[in-house]
Amino acid sequence: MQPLIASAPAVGAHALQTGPTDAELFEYVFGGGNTLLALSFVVNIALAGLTILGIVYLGRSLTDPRSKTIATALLLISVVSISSYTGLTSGLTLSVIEMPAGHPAAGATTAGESGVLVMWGRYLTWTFSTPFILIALGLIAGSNWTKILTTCAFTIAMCVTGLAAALTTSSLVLRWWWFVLGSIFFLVIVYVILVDWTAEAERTGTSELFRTLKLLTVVGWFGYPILWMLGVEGIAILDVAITSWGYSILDIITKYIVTFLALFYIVDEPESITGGSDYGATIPGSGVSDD
Ligand code: RET
Repeated sequence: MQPLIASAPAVGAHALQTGPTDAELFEYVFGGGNTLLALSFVVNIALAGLTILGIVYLGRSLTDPRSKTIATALLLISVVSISSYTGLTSGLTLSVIEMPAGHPAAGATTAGESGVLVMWGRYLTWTFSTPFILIALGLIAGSNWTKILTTCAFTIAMCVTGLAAALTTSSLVLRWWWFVLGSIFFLVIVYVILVDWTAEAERTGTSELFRTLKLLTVVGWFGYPILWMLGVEGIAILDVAITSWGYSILDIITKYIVTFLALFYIVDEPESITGGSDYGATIPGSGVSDD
């Protein structure tokens, strides 16, 4: 008789089940031989922490609920970021993954195991950080929640497909197919930013700030798929430490610099940003104070 339950797959059959333990990965990154890689994580923990303190300090005088909403979205970008980099630092969100046949890094070894170091935690945590960037940008442009949440859904889809691309070990073609899917989702976001939100910011009166934020965001965000392609997940012409620094520098531009530019504008609570005491209230007249 056939067994009712199929036998468990062999250890190593799935990307996340292979390779060294978190402790071994931690030792590999922080044990001395990979200082550049280690710094690319630690520097961002420090910057995210400083950004959180900066927002709390500069945002303490905000009174308008709409300004506070934008400041909270900005705060959450760095809250996710500090957690993301802590995950990478601890080895929790790093894995050594074997690339499929035909991949330029197929057959490589890392920390004594066959495979390459994949920082999959980055793709996972972008899923949570990028929506807050888009919420802040969309609100600054004066857009509606339909468009803002549409971009959020597409950025989540983009990051999850990027994660799938990085973790797919069965086929090289499927890795790139995930990447193509993610890129299509990305173009939807770029379209909304460049077309809809640019026009809306013009009407809202925030176009000067929005122009700068848009430039940093669109140019910066294009850097991520380019790094993915050039890095060890793609054609592997950049090593892991350089790729990691690339992402860390892009994060500095697209998160902390964007945050402070937006925050300096918001703290003055100009009319183009404020929403009045009823903004976001579920019962009219109840939103005078939330303290
Ligand atoms: C991936 C691979 C799939 C195709 C595309 C990608 C784009 C990633 C982007 C990431 C932005 C991240 C930010 C993080 C801040 O916390 C997932 C690399 C298009 C645009 C801004």
